[in-house]
Amino acid sequence: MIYLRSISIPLSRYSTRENTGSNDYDALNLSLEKRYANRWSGRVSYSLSKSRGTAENQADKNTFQKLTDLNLDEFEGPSSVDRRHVLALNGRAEIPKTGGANLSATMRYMSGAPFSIFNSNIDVDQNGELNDPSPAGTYSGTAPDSMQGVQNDGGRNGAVGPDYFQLDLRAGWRRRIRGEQAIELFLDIFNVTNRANFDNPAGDERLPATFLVLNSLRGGGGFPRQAQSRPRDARAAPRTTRTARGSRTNPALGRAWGISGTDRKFPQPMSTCILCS
Ligand SMILES: [Ca+2]
Repeated sequence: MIYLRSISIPLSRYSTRENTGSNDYDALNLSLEKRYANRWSGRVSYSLSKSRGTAENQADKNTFQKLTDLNLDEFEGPSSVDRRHVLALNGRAEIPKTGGANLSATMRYMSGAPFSIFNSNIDVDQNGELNDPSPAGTYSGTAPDSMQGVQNDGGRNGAVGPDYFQLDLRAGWRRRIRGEQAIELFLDIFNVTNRANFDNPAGDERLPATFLVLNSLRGGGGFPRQAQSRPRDARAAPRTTRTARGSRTNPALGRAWGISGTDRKFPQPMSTCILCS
């Protein structure tokens, strides 16, 4: 990892690069998948991880350096991308006796990411950098919409910001109309719970108007609950596919897809169709 070391000379200062930073990432990743069969499929993924070190980006500037001492021990802390828990669920099911109606859902959850609490009024180490971490403790903002009771462990990235949750649903219906052509009608609902997912707040105690205020939605503008619905043409799936049990006939599903005679075999899951528009 490359670091920028600042060097001061009379009336000026400049930086040189050093390969002195490091970062460790440890994780346990688990997933359980139910392949598409008996009209439904699903997947659960979970990650328990920890990321910690003295550097994150190739151009990190060490703001804890004092004179020629990098003070990397003080820079040691959680990475900004250190989200301890990440959980994702998704599933899809076909509704029997509806001629191709299906429901699917996706849920994502992430625990909060770290950020630093500091006071730019105070330069504790007198190195000219105004981001010396505030002491460990519990902090609350005073402005409207600010976080309350934030536990700060002290040091770089000692606090944890808001977590993230989003649930999306889709209800659809599709049917083969001619040859390889199929039509699909669907209704998507994004952010079903209308959850406001925020980026980390500012951590500068000197600025009470913004300190711990949640005012930036994740992903830029973020978005509230919204829905879209429209028909579209879709290229139909091949008439045969091989499942875990091999290629089998299914007259009921074949009729739903407009497949006749001996070609009544499991079509591929609809999510694999290639859209024409
Ligand atoms: Ca300082």
